[in-house]
Amino acid sequence: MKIVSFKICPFVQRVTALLEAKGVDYDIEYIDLSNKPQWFLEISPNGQVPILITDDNQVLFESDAIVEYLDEVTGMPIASDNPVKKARDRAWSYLASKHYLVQCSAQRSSDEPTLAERAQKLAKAFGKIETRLGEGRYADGDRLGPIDIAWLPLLHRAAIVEGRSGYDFVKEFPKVKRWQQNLLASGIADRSVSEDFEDRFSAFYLAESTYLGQLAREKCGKVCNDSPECTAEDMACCA
Ligand SMILES: N[C@@H](CCC(=O)N[C@@H](CS)C(=O)NCC(=O)O)C(=O)O
Repeated sequence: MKIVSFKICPFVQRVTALLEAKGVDYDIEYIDLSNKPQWFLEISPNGQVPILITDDNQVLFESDAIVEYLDEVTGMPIASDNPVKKARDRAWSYLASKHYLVQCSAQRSSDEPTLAERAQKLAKAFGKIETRLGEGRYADGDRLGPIDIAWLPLLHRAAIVEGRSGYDFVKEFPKVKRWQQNLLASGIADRSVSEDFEDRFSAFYLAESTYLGQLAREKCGKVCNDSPECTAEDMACCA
């Protein structure tokens, strides 16, 4: 099977995270969304990634539909076979995917008040899932499930932002914070993105034009002050 992808797309990461968690092989083809190839436009009804092309050339679109399909057809499903639990888990998963673009726009905020306003919308979602989490490693005890996969892109990105800029989207939510650490420790987040993901993500969301980028440069300046070849403008020294 093949996933058509854009390197920093959270909707794609949700799909690749599921495949990585289940140990399923797949091919991936990256496209340039600012210059979409004709073959892609012909098969993608909304002109969006992810697209899944199955081994017998069926084309699926929309990440919600793709993850549910993939979970059914690859190995032991991670979704519950209890219809009520399955529906509830879907609802908690949709809460995450509905906030991917909220996080993207928060990360692109050009000043502090804009970031605060957008981060507040994201915090509402983190506040809700905080009430759903228990004491286990993942959303449902120690077994990885669909809710973990859906929230992973949000939590992975929040961790990169925190590491580079010091700004923490989940600082008010202790259970979410612990969950974030456990998910990252599983290695699935790293395996579900390309090798250059963090650099590409940072180049876009922590660019000088963003408020988070300015925080990252200040943090970098502090870290690198002792080294003559590093300046606050030189992000590479902190890579
Ligand atoms: N609802 C879609 C959203 C996918 C989406 O927004 N993908 C973005 C990249 S992260 C995209 O392809 N944007 C290109 C466009 O909308 O023209 C899904 O869940 O798959």
